[in-house]
Amino acid sequence: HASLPLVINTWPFKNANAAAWSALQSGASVLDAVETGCARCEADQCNGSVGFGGSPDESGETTLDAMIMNGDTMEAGAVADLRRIKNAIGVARAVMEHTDHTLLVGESASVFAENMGFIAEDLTTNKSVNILSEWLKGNCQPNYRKNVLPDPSASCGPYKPRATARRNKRAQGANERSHDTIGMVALDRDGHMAAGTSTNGLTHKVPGRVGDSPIVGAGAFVDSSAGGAAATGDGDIMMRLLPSYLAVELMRAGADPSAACKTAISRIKRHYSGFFGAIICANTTGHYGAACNKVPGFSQFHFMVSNSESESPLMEY
Ligand code: SD4
Repeated sequence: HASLPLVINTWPFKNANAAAWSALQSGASVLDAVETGCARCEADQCNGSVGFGGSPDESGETTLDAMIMNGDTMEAGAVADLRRIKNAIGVARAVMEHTDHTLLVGESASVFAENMGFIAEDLTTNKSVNILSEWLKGNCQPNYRKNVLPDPSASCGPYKPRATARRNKRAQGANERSHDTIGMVALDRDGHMAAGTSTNGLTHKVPGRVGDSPIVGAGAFVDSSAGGAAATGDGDIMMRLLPSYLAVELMRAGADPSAACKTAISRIKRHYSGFFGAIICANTTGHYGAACNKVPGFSQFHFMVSNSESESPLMEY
C-alpha cells in the first residue's frame, strides 16, 4: 500500500487526518498539514486526551505537551507543561520558527506563547473539574507516585519520600488506555516529510511532569531521507527508549515500516513487558505500518491513513 502523498496518525482521529489531508491537497506544506491536523484534535479535544479540559494533574490543572519536526531540515520545536494556551502545536511551531531552541517548558513557555500572539485562557472545563473532584473524594490515590508518605488515603499530599521502598497502589480505575495522544506523519508528493504530536498527558500526573510527546525521537521523529514515526502510550516508559528515533533508523537501514514499528515496540518490551504503547511508521515511498504492545485490554491499535488511494481517511489496525 504505497502511494504519495500520505497522512497517517495515531488513533481513530478521523477529523484530524482529514484536516491534514485537505491542507496537503490544497497545496499546504507537510509542516502546515501536520500543524493543521494536530490543531484540529486540540480544538476537538480528541478523546479528552488532546487539548484543553482533559487529564488534569494532581492539582487539577490541564497542561499540554506538543512537538513539530521538519524532516527536510531536522528542525524541531516543542513545548512541554504548557499552561493556559490551547493551541500547543501552534506554540511548538513558533518555537521552531521564531527561536533557535527546540523545547520550552512551563510558565515560561506560556509567556513566550503570549508574546507570539497566542491567547491565554483557562484550560479547565466542567469535565476536568469533575475528574479532580472524584479523585479528591477517592482520597487522592496517586497514580504516578511510588515510595511516598503520608499514606495517600489519609491526605492528598504534599507527598514526602518514604524511607523504605514500597510502591503505592495505583488508584482504582486509573486507566492509562484511555489516553490517546495524536501523533502524525505527513509525506507530500515531492518527498517532503514532517511529523508532530499533541497531548494533555496523563490524568493525575505529578505537576511538572513531561511525557514523551514533546521529546524528539521519543514522541515523534522524521527524516525525509529515511521516514517518520510517532508514538503513543505510557510516555514515562517510552521516552526512555526513543522508539520513534529507533523506528526511523531501522527504516533507513532498510526495514519496512511494519517491521520497524514492531522492533521499536519489542525493544521497550524487553524491559517493560506490560507497558501500554503503540507506534506508527511511514517511509519515504509512502509505505506505512504500525505496532502496539498487545496487553490485556489492548489487543488492537487503531490508526488513520489518507493517501491517493483512499477517498476519505481510512481506519486501520
Ligand atoms: C504521555 N504519550 O504523555 C502520552 C500519553 C499518550 O496514549 O500517548 N497516551 O505519556
